[in-house]
Formats: sequence, C-alpha cells, structure tokens
Amino acid sequence: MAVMIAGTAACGAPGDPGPQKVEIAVGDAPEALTNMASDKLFTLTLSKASKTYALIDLSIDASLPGQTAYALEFKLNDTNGDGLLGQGESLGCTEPPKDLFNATTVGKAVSVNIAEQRAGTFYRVGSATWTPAN
Ligand SMILES: [Ca+2]
Ligand SMILES: [Ca+2]
Repeated sequence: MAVMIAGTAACGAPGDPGPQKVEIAVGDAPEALTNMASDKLFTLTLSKASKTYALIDLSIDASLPGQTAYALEFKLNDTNGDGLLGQGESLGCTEPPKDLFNATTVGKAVSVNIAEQRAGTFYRVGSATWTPAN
C-alpha cells in the first residue's frame, strides 16, 4: 500500500550553516566579446533569494566545460539603494583584466556560479548557464 506523505520536511536544523540556495538568471551583454580583457559579459539577476547579500561576501565565477573557473568582476545595479544585492536586483559582470572570453566563446555554454562567503569560506549558492550570442 502506498503511503502518502503530506507536507514537506524541513531540510537541516535551525542554524545549520548548509547551503542556502538562490536562483539566478543570466542575460548576455549586447557588447561583442573581444580578444581584449575586461569585456562586458552578462547581467546576472538574483531572481529568487530569501535574503540580501553584501557584495564583499559574494563571488561570481565562470568557466567553459573542463576549464578553470575564474572569478569575475561585478558591479551592483542597486535599484533600492541599500548597497546590497536583493531579490530582483542584478550584477553587471565583466571579464577580469585578462582575456578569458572572446569570439571563440560565442555559442558555447559557460557555467556561471554565485558563491556566498560564510565564516571565511565561499559556498556555491546558485548557478546558471551563459551562452554568449556575440
Ligand atoms: Ca539593493
Ligand atoms: Ca575578452
């Protein structure tokens, strides 16, 4: 006989430092990728989150399949002016001062991760795929 389980069990005890997940969406920047450094890459929107994030506690990285992930530079589009990344706000992400992505990256699926620092350690809390169109 099948047993129906009603409700959803809570994951983790109160105070559990385990991953708190967010949902992110990535939108390709209209600017074309070049063989120079510091290209504009994409806009990362925090589409679902249960809290706000201080920029100093965030890390965004991107990697092509099988390749090293590199930390990106990012700038907050702070629509409510509180200095924090909240749900519905976004980060403009750019290449670091090193050419990582260029014309050869166009059309490829790049993994994007967002990580949050807790007690000195960064934990991945969300991920998405960026496929540059130009
Ligand atoms: Ca904000
Ligand atoms: Ca580049």
